[in-house]
Amino acid sequence: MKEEILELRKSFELDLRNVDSLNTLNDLRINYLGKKSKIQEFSEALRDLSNDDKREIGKYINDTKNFMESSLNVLRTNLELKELNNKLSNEKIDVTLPGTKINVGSIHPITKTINEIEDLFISMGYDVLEGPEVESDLYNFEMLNLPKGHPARDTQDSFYITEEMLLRTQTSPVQVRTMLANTDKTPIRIICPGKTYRKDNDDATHSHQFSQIEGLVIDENISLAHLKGTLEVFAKKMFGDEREIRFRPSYFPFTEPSIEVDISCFNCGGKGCSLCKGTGWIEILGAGMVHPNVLKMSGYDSKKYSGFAFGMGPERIAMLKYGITDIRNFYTSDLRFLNQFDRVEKEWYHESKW
Ligand code: 2U9
Repeated sequence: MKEEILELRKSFELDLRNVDSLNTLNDLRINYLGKKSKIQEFSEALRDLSNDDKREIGKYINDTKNFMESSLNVLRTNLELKELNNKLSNEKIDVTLPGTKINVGSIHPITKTINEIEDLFISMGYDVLEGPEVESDLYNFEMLNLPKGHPARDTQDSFYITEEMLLRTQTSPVQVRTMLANTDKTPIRIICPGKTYRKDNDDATHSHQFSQIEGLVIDENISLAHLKGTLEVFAKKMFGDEREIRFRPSYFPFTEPSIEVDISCFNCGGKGCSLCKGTGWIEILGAGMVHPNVLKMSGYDSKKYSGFAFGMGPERIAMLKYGITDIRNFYTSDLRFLNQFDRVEKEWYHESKW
């Protein structure tokens, strides 16, 4: 039996030399040391031997088993190390390679302008409120002193969904809703930005969909002086500290008196240039004192309360600020136009050396 065990050991040594992976190593372990292995058979055959032989052959079997086990363990450690090294070199990352350029988007110029105006009014204590774009004729027109058949409705032709529902032509219904909801008559100081719609033919200065920001302040003893002070701060923060403002009389059905507001031209400083068409002044918004009819319809005593309101088009503000001559640029998603407004992101991109 000793001879056979020696043969087994020799064949193990030969087979061991051919092992080149952890898988074949495992197969070898099962073959030579598993339950159905030859060494197991030898161990079982011991019981038929004399006590002396049992001791001698038994020790020989154990020595062989130990030899095979320790050989397999040494080889396993080597193979594991080899596999780890292979993995490390195959999956090596070259950190000196240039990175993949990621195209980052940028804030749309209209959103940028609205954000800037919002921040400015928030700093003066205003709340920012939004409302539905599909509105009732009641909130969009009637409550704003524009009854059916009023001639000023002609300038705000809209997209009607039914006789009574339409796409809002102004953000004013948001202010109406706010006044109606304010049953405690606490002071109101809000701006309402959002999309508005009018049935206009699109050209360089008109669009059937555009945005608006309207403001409303209501309290006791609010006067035109408060409106003037507020709009002066707005003009200076938006267009530069040297700006002056001027009021011209105007007409809106929802305000009385109504005014149009100009700022001194930021291009020529008021001397006259092509931007201000030689006048030295540029119109930026409309405003006025809230019409008593509007106050009454929304549940306010017009003898006790007064307020001012204003409205502006962020598109017009952005066109003036950035020198854009065609409003359609804002809506056609042409990257050659939009990329001009991503300077902040680009600077950040270069600084962080992506
Ligand atoms: C309520 C009462 C009064 C909002 C106002 C204007 C003047 C105005 C235009 C600016 C350019 C519209 O986008 S635009 O075409 N708006 O001139 N808007 S006063 O007056 C209100 C609003 C709500 C309850």
